[in-house]
Amino acid sequence: MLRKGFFGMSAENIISTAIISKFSEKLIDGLKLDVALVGGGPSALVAARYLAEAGLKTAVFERKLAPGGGTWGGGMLFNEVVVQDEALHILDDFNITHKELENAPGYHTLDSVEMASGLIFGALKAGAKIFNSVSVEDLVFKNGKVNGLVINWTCVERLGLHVDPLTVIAENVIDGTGHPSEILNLAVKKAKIQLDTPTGDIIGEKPMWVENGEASTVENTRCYFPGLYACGMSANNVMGGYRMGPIFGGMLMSGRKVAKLIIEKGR
Ligand code: 48F
Repeated sequence: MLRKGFFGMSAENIISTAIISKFSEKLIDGLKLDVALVGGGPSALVAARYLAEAGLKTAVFERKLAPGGGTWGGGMLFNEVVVQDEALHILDDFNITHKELENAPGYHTLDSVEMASGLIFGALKAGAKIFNSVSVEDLVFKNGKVNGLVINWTCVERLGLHVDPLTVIAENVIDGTGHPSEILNLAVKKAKIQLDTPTGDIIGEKPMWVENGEASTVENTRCYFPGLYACGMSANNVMGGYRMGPIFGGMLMSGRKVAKLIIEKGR
């Protein structure tokens, strides 16, 4: 038997009030951050977990209802992915199961649904907040530095409604938006800034070359402008790296690296 709340509140009122007040608390707490991650793909989720674990106030803003980015669908909807030896310690930190291939030592397969859900769970359990169905539509740009994000509901974005956004202030912003590097693009086009790349602009992703793409994803994970970092496929796109398809070690190591860079900067 469900009990009544204070002042005889009905179960319906208790449930709705609880959801609205708890979510508002979470969002208000997320308005001033040490690190704001745009996109909840594998690289950003890994970064979120290590950043939060290091005590940095961290939140992920993900456009879709389900975070996880390109993890869920494995390769061409076959829901398995491959990870190489070097990144296994990250899977182990998240307690995600993997199995080495008998005919190709050093390569491991894992269930892509376990990977997506494991990364989400790990990031949340470490203390990162995840705001899903929220799109980042602009940057806060003050005194020559990226200072935060401009956010709105994805439904507002999708329906093209004329509704003003809200703002999140963050000491560090990470572009984890995958192939399109949406935030770095915004920075170049709207804030008219020069990124720390050979051209000052986004160079653009190259076609498939697995070994090269895996290495360059990690290499290209870094700060591109004061307050603005890139990880995962976004980092590869900005520096003109090769794509690599459904092998995910580079994504995991990229997330680990961007977290490390920000944690070390703060020390
Ligand atoms: O692309 P995505 O999975 O990010 P990633 O960490 O991983 C790339 C791999 O999945 C795969 C690959 C590996 O071999 O190449 O593609 O680089 O996830 C990016 C997430 O960012 C969200 C988007 O919905 C997706 O879940 N996103 C993109 N733009 C925005 C955004 C935005 N403006 N606001 C909020 N979320």
